[in-house]
Amino acid sequence: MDSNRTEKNGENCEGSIYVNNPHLESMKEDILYHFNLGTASHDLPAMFGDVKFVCVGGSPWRMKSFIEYIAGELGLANPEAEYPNICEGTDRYAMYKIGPVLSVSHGMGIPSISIMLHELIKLLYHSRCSNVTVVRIGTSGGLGLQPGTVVVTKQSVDATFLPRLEQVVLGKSVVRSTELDAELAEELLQCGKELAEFETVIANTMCTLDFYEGQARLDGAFCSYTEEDKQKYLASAYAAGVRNIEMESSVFAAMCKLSNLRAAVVCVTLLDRQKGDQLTSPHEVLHGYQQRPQILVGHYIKKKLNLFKKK
Ligand code: R2B
Ligand code: URA
Repeated sequence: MDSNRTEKNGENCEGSIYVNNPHLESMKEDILYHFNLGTASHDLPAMFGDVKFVCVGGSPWRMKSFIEYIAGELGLANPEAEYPNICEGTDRYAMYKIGPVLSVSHGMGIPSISIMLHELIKLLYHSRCSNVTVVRIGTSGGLGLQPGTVVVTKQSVDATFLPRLEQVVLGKSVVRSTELDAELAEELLQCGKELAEFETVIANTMCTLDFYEGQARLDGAFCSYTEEDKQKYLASAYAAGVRNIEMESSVFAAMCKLSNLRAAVVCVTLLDRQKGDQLTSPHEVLHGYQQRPQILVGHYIKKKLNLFKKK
């Protein structure tokens, strides 16, 4: 395998994707097991070399619907054509591509998105991609926001409101920064303003390890705290600038930063967590909310590809 492009800590090669793993150099081939792809079995540069935008989101169904939507927006839709799942043969993740846009599902939670990102980063690296922007589009619980509000993440913070991700590697704690691209976040916020179809804000996002106790819910199978404790905790999150809560942004931010990917997180709020825990809105309402991040990111991609007619 080509070892010359493996980036070492601190070296900056503008626009290229970093991997920082000397062991990759001695591998004859790299099997991206959870994608059912590999460097020996697939011509990755031919398949993915033109990718400039990657959108990731939890559900395979939503990521297929995103590729159909973006194909229409970019004028690349073919009503006759199906969009094949590139990861056919595995049901771990689903992947779709149209032109320079790749859409990949990541499942729920840090472990699931982390596995996907290791393989995605290597896929982009092996494909010799450069200047790639990655956006996580997803759902979240809101704090003090009207349900349906889209939050562009300023900082992804942990459950103690710190902008960091703590991982245990070889039994030792490793703390990584969860800094995201501030300029990209502002550009996405601007897209929300231009669309003016729904409220878009920029704020901190809390990333938790769990949907129930980890997010101070009262409706899990177990709960050892009171409603008052819950409200106190959510109020302290609000005071720390948190306006939404989800489960993947921290590792997403950390891994994209390590690999020199411009990254952003755009999540819609499905409910106001200060008012309740259960998702009681009708299915069609929630479905409509879930389309908002994709509409916003679609607008951004069109803008970047200069697809708006100049007046
Ligand atoms: C948002 O929604 C999912 C939980 O319902 C989780 O993946 C997340 O981050
Ligand atoms: N996703 C979450 O992680 N939390 C919510 O409250 C809603 C969606």
